[in-house]
Amino acid sequence: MTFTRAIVCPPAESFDTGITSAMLGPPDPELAREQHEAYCRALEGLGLALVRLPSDPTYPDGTFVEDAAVLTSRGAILTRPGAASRAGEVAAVEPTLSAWFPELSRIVAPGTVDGGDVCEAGEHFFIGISERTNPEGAAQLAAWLSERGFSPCVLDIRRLPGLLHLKTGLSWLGDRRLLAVPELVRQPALEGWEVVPVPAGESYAANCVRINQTVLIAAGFPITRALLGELGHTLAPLDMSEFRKMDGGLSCLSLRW
Ligand code: CIR
Repeated sequence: MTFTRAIVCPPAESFDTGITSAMLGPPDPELAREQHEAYCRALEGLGLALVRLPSDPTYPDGTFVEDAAVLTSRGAILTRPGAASRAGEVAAVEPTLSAWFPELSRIVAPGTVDGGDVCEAGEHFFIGISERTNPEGAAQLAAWLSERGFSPCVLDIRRLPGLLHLKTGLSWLGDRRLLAVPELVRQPALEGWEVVPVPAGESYAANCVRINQTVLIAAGFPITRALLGELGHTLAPLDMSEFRKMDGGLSCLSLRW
């Protein structure tokens, strides 16, 4: 699928009060805004027209827009984020999405889904059950995807250390190729896929995002970068240090369609 648009939302003044387990210290708000701006420029450079939502200090994690919806070539569904402090973020993306996806569906209680737990791989979708996405939410999303002709597959990542979301440790690189942290490599759900393991010590680089033949990758992970380069991928490294401090990665900063 060729992407032409994306929703983004710059980090709010309250960004440093968001949820985090990273223990990397507080983010520098100015640097976070600069890194976000560089991310936006990279998306525009790849041909995407951006809808920039205003940041709202009520939602310090609101810059991680990916968690509020799942977009596909056959429709979109609003999620129901698993963290109580993030529930209201869905309302911020809804008006824009309903203009582009007139039949907007939604995950309903007691289901919860964070978009970060949903890894699209062409016709296939991996859905992670995590601390944020519960089995009920994963089942609702799987049924919704199946109705639209996609093949969903649910995997439980709750016992795997260090994974906030499935996409914290898994990215689709196109065709049958995935990039995955060692903890995920042997998951039965990944059988039959060409799984590129993220080199030791570079787990954060597992969250990359392929947009129109280019793979955005976090800067500072030279072994992963070299590995993906050798495999023939065109790479665009972006500095993500301030978002990493808040457990965020490249995919979570935009909703793409
Ligand atoms: C959170 O804990 O919800 C945010 N601080 C980070 C969300 C990152 N989102 C993502 O990986 N999709």
